[in-house]
Amino acid sequence: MMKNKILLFNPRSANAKHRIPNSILQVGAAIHGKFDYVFVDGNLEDNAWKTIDDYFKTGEFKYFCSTVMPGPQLKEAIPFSKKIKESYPNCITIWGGYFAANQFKVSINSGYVDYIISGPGDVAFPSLIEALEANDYERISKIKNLIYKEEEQIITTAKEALLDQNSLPNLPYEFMDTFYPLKNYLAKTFMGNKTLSYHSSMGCPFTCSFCAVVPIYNARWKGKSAENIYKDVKFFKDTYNIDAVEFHDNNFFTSRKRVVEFSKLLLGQNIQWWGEGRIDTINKYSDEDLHLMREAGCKMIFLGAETGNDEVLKQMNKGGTQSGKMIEDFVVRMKKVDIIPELSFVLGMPAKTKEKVYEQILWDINFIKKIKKLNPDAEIIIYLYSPVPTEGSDLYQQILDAGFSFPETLEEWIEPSWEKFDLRKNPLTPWLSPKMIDTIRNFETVLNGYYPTVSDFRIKGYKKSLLRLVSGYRYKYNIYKFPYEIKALHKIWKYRQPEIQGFYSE
Ligand code: B12
Ligand code: SF4
Repeated sequence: MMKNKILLFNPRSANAKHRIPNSILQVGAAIHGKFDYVFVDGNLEDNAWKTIDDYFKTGEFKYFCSTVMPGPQLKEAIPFSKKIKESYPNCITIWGGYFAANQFKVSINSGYVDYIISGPGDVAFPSLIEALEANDYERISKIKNLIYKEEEQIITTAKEALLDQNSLPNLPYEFMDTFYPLKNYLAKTFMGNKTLSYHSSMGCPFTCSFCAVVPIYNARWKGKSAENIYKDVKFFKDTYNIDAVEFHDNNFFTSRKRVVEFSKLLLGQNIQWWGEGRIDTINKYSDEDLHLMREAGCKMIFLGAETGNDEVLKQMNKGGTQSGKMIEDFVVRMKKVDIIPELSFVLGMPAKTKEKVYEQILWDINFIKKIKKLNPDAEIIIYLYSPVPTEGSDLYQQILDAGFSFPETLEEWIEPSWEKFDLRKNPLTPWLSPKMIDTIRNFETVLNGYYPTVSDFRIKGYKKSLLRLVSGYRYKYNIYKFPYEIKALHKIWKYRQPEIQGFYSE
């Protein structure tokens, strides 16, 4: 039995029914059988700090390792990492995940995060633990995907080539089940009674300048084979009787061949599924492919539409061939094959003048209405542009020139103003005025009133009719100001927009 045990922590990310914490599960797979470790899922703990502290009180634990994505997870990751260092000064803290990798300077300068795994941890994490256990500090500088501090200098080691995803060890589902019964993670969603969350690929082949995936993966992508995905899905079907899957990949549809093969394997299994993709990638699929996907259960696809304006698409470095016209044609195509396009728009991009910023917001609102006319089933997600540190890109330079800067301490990240930043609902970007944010938020409320998301499956029948009735005249006549009556109904029925805590589930 190893003395220096490892604690893998998933900070709380949502209040309602929770997803399988794939990040720590995959990190667990990398050390399974090599080191002793435990999982703590903040989502399922009433008092996660007590659970962590109880483990450390045994004197058997040395490594506190947390996955950290921006937003609510910071509220546990930051204070717990600080507290663990204060209470157990000999412990070593290791962070991974998107926040840690993108905001590595502020994280490592905090003094209570010792190491950051930037990007995949499948090799980096076990290598780091091995080196630390052997007190071999020389070896640490040779481990790829690592960030740490040495003599006041931040060391960023080389990036590792993406691994063959089929050669990775199986996820330790059964071990996780001994901490938190897996069945509790299989939620009822609009797709089915038991929904599995699955991640089948790393990275993305594109370099959109607003996207947090880019600084980490830099246009690289690798996925598991269709057979291997199917094997895992089938395991859950046979063991837990799942009937739906949410694919959490950044870009599930990158390889048409993989999607087609997977769809063929899934035919007749009665499983509905959802994934994220690009319009211009999927638009290259044939009608036959799309029909096959639908028949194999593909119910909805999340797509980064971003904007209908070709100039702004260029500013976003969207790459590929996407255009406003393509978005219009695509939603019509999706209607014919009966797959719901879930389009995300990014409003509030910087422009030369404030007037231009506002003009573009109004333009996009009209574009969204046009899309809804072409395909009323299209779901619309509205984000406000929240900068990510894509150093070296024109867009990042533009936002720095406009006076934007990130917090300089980790504690600032959990102040109420910054906490909401990456939720992309109210970023602190200097070119957006409160009036512009109100316009967007009010339009969003009216839109969600007139077209409530299908993913909140409780909003149906009279609830849906009443919502549509009270928002109809506003939607038709562009009267968005003070939509209190719609907000009140949303509040009473606890309407859940999918973009903050995922699809409504129970
Ligand atoms: C599932 C998910 C969620 C779930 C929560 C999951 C949970 N952990 O409980 C929900 C739906 C709640 C959610 C919400 C949000 N999310 Co989220 N989420 C994801 C998603 C789709 C999958 C994460 C995942 O499981 N990946 C699978 C694992 C295997 O990959 P991984 O995390 O990269 O892990 C590897 C490495 O990073 C590293 N690693 C990761 N953690 C650790 C920890 C240690 C100790 C070590 C050693 C290594 C390590 O090793 C792993 C194996 O190689 C990602 C996108 C993605 N494809 O990753 C977005 C993503 C992380 N989310 C994102 C965001 C912004 C959010 C939100 C803040 C905002 C929003 N509107 O979406 C909200 C709010 C957060 C909240 N409520 O806390 C962004 C982050 C962007 C950024 N600026 O950094 C991402 C990248 C999506 C995107 N492309 O924009 N999210
Ligand atoms: S296609 Fe999507 S995941 Fe890929 S870089 Fe662009 S926004 Fe990010």
